[in-house]
Amino acid sequence: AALLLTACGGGTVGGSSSGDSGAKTTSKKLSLIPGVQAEPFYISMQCGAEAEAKKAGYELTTQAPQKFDAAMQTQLVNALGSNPPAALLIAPTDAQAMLAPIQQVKSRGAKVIEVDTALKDTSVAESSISSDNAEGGKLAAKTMAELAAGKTGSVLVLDTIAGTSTTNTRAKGFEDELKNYPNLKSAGVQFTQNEPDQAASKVTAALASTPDLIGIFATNLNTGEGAATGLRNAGKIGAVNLIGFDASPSEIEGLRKGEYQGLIAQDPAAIGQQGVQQAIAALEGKPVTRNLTASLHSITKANMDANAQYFYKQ
Ligand code: T6T
Repeated sequence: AALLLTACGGGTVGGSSSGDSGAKTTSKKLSLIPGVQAEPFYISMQCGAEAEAKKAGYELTTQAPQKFDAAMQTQLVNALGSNPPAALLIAPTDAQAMLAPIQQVKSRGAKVIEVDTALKDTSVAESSISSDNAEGGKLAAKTMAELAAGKTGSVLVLDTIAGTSTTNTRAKGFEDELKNYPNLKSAGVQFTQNEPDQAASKVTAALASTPDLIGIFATNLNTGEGAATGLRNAGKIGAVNLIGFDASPSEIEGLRKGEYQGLIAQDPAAIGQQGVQQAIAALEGKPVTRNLTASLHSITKANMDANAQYFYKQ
């Protein structure tokens, strides 16, 4: 994987692409492996993690897979080699497929901290830091119901990939909450493989098959961006309410333009910062918190200027 340029500290962050941590002592070395490269949520997380590592005198190296893909991410985990960093901060791209590679790094002595997504097996990580994703889905459904204002219609959920702990939980939280609004009927959950093109074509198909479609919940950044494209192509912007997750520059621009009616923003910088804090606590024998929850923020066009601190970096 290429070295990553970040928008936060300036300069190049990264290490040897072979992943071997060399002859130097590994005790102050942390490795961050996000879900995917060049993506505002994980860039913001990396910025938070880097700032915290620097403050504490630790060295953080980030390498991210080209796609949100377990096989690609496994290669990066395996490349940490037989002498891994003191701690691995990772957003597992698959709750089960990433278990074996992560367990191997742990068996070679690294402390494991989950940031954002998590493994199904809760015995591996020392600490997991994420948003309350069920609550995020619920919040999105409440916003959807407010927007519908009693109007009857169908609502589609766009999830990413089966096995992504975060977005799968958001979809379920949304569907559960939707049951409280008899005027809103579920049009089901569709998977987009985290590809904007697939999200756009699912929207095109849903508009054709579900004439009473009045809302779409897109469970993350890429699905939201693709859903907006699908609505734009069909001339349905504003006619179908779109609630997205995350707050990338393009989503924020879309909210301003009226393509989205709401966004649920996470605080990825805080997830990165707390991930580093927990890693260091584990390494220094201080108390570690097993589960930490980062905040969520419901952003609309009306309140967006007051919430600018939650917009992601790119
Ligand atoms: O929504 C975030 C993250 O929380 C999720 O696990 C994967 O997708 C994002 O990175 C947004 O692209």
